[in-house]
Amino acid sequence: MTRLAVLRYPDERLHTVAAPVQEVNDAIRTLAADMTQTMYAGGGIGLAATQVDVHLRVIVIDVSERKNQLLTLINPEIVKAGGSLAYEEGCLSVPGVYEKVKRAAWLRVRALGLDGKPFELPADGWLAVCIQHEIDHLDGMVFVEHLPRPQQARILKNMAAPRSPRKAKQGR
Ligand code: K1U
Ligand code: ZN
Repeated sequence: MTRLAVLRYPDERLHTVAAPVQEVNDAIRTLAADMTQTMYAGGGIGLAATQVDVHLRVIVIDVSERKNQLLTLINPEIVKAGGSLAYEEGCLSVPGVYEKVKRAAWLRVRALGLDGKPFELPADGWLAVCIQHEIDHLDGMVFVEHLPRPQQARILKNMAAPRSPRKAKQGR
């Protein structure tokens, strides 16, 4: 398994709409395994292929505390959703930024598994939030784009701010 590089907001490639997977084959299984390694190594609860610059509809999610309930969703589609909640979200593509986003509180998602077979899954709480966040990535949307424009502008400004220069070592 390989840890992949994660694109950083405001990289334009994060706005690419991902294409459906045509066949669940070994290349897709390798991509999912590499994404899983990347998600765990980054301390994330989810990752979309878009974030590793692969524009196919593949997401990995593990919202469990013990990190032992991995879900891989290929071509995920929300078939039912309802309610409303706002959790503080983060994103491996927008490091250091945490903001509340309004989402559906529960949903039912349909997807293909790593075996290529379709399945459906009900979700609420963090799992529902994470599924919506990752499907947004596949549709070319980053979570900060749900926020009011002035807030987005502030985040962009902070992301673009150059790091403070290292202090030169003083000689004696
Ligand atoms: O970049 C990503 O898509 C991963 C992202 C997923 C996510 C986090 C919180 C709400 C919705 C979706 C992360 O895992 S960022 C890591 C992080 O900040 C976090 C980790 C665990 C719980 C909450 C946030
Ligand atoms: Zn994200």
